[in-house]
Amino acid sequence: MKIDVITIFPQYLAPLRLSLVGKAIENQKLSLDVHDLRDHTTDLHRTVDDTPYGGGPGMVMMPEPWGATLDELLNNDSILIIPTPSGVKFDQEMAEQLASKPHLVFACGRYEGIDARVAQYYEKKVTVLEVSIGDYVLAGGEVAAIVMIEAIARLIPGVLGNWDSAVNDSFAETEHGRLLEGPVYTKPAVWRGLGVPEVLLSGNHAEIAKWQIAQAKQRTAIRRPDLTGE
Ligand code: JCH
Repeated sequence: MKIDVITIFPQYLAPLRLSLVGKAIENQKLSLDVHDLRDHTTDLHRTVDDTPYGGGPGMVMMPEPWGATLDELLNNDSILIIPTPSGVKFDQEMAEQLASKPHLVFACGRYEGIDARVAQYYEKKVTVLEVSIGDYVLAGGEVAAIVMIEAIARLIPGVLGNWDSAVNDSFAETEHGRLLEGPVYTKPAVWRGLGVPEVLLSGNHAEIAKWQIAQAKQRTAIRRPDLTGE
């Protein structure tokens, strides 16, 4: 998979070179290129924003630098992803669908967002997804792009060492429905007076599986009743 990110803060994406996603890049499972939107400005001050039509607070990102950058990056196989608080919600299912695509381009806005004609224009050329990562307002699209790229990259075949940990996760679809993962434990068997649940030390794999499913159901009911169908 190839991922391009467009931003006025290229260094904001630097953490993606670390850890799991960084390894995926090293191992050529993923190629990541970050582009500075200001490289496609034409004025002395490298301006990317202007006042909003209709008035109101803040500034809006001008369409021209976006058009110049996106014209160079997009092809017929590209999916354009625009992080925005007013987008459709990103979830594990969307991550799974995007993980099999050849080319993703993330357009990270700042200020009050990007002139709406950018999405409108590129909808005629490629699939455009305006996506929110959750119901809170960030200062720009970069952190949302990092979140989505990490969620997508770990689903690319060969990126996770242990494929099981991708299918066993919280939010993965199970035969018992969508459940949060239950609690996990490692050594020592007693830590600061706290033991590990007996059943996990029993070696009885059928009992362990039953207990883990019961824990997952209980946790889901308490923390995420929306996942149970309210
Ligand atoms: C973004 C902003 C609109 C502030 C600018 C670009 C995504 N889930 C999620 N939360 N926040 C974002 C996000 C993504 C891109 C941008 N901002 C700041 C945008 C606002 O209201 C009109 C306010 C926020």
